[in-house]
Amino acid sequence: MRNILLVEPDYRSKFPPLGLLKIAAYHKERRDSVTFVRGRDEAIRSLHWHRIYIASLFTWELPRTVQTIKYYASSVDSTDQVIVGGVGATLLPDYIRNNASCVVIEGPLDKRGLLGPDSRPIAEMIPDYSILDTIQYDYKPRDAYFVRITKGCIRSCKFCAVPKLEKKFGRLTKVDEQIGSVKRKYGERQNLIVLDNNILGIDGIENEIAEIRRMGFERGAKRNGRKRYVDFNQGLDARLISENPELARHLSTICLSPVRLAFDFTTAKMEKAYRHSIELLAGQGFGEFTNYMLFNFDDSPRDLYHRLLVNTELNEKLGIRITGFPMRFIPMTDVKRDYVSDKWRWRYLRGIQCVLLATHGLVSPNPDFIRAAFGATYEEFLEILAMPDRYIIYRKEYKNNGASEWRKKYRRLTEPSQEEFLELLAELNKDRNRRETIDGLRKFRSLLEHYYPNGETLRAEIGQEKEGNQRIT
Ligand code: B12
Ligand code: SF4
Repeated sequence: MRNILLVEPDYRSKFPPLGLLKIAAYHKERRDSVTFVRGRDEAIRSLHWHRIYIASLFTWELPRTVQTIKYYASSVDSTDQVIVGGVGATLLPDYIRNNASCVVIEGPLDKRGLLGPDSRPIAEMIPDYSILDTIQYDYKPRDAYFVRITKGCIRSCKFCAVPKLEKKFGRLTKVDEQIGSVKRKYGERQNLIVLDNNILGIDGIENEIAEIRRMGFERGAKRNGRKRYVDFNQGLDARLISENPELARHLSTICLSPVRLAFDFTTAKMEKAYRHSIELLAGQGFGEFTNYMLFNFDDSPRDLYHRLLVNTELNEKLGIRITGFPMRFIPMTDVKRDYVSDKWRWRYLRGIQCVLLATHGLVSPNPDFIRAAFGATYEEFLEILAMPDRYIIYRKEYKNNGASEWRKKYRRLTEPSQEEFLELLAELNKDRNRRETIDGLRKFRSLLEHYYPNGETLRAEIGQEKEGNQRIT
């Protein structure tokens, strides 16, 4: 029996680290003793481990992942026994190799022999949910089956990591087998979270939907008096629904909630397919949508504003509720979260974050909210995003107390001066000697006073990082 430690670095993680849960199942099957921990733990580090597995997820959390690897390095006989894998490690393996001593396993654990000479493919194992009960951290949702029915994707969008992570589109273990095994081993769960990248791309999807229905997730399904839901968490491909209207009908036979579509960019073709698929789904009785909207890739602020208006229009026209979920693009090669694309400005990205602060990164489906929060015109939208953080966040409080004075001054700037000013704000944000820099400035001084009163940064304006609306520093 060997002592195995599984570590998830203490980055914010919503769902359980399924890779580690599967590795736990594998080692328990071999009768090893398995311990799971989040982050750095002094008592755990002081023990001796035969092997330590460290997960990775987002590339911008790799610096923290490397710190965690180094932290536990002394708890094994040789750093050959520190095994690192997962999404981040697959996207940027050399970042880890160059900064820490460990073994990096790239890609899915879907072949024999990856964890030892005789190890079986880990990807097909049933996650060991029981290790989650040994820690305090609250993964959400707790009471759900997490499944993947397919891997990869039929498309290869330039902004997406999936084509790099999972090169071939294909099926995994059947959904009823996955649900059945978890049910037998760890008990029944209330809801079903499907993590597939593009589930509708699979041939014969209606059969998969029928299986989901058969497993107790039919439309209106309840368990112990509580409604159940199926969440295709990574979104459904609107283009496929628009091309095959029957899909909307199949989806309406299960307790899908909310419907998540992707509205990642606006070409006339994409917009047409998006509108059409929503009409089809609304026609099948779906009223709640949470739709992903990528921005800061090759779109512009005008493009995002347009998509917000499309949602507003559909909400009003069809009497449905589309909650927008803007997702700021971060390149797959970035270990920081400060990327600003050509068509965006740092201040505008920060402005979006401030607008969404109160709503956990979501855009309310209420048309009046959208117009009030983001502006009734595109010009108003840009002006709101340019405002100092607190004028955006506490709009009412500052309306006649700073914001109107700011607006007057800002509107006096010509367009090129506004550009120059926005550029200056971006530079000041990164400036370690900000106060001195501001002291030395003559231009824009009175406007800057609204952002940095007396040259000071007002802290605690942007509080907790919200899901889907990651902090831009
Ligand atoms: C589920 C998911 C989420 C969940 C949360 C995940 C979590 N655990 O908290 C939610 C919906 C919250 C989410 C949010 C976001 N996500 Co996301 N998400 C995913 C998704 C679909 C699956 C990740 C996962 O949990 N997989 C489960 C495990 C079992 O499968 P796996 O990762 O394939 O693991 C295999 C191997 O990697 C390996 N393995 C896994 N762990 C380990 C550990 C060890 C030690 C070893 C050896 C091997 C190993 O073995 C596994 C079995 O084969 C991926 C896409 C993808 N297909 O991977 C995107 C992905 C990770 N997300 C991404 C992004 C961009 C986001 C958002 C930033 C979107 C946004 N702009 O708002 C937010 C970030 C929120 C935040 N915290 O800041 C990007 C990351 C790109 C990057 N630069 O890192 C990805 C790759 C999607 C994409 N299309 O590009 N996400
Ligand atoms: S359709 Fe979705 S999962 Fe597939 S490549 Fe495009 S963004 Fe990625």
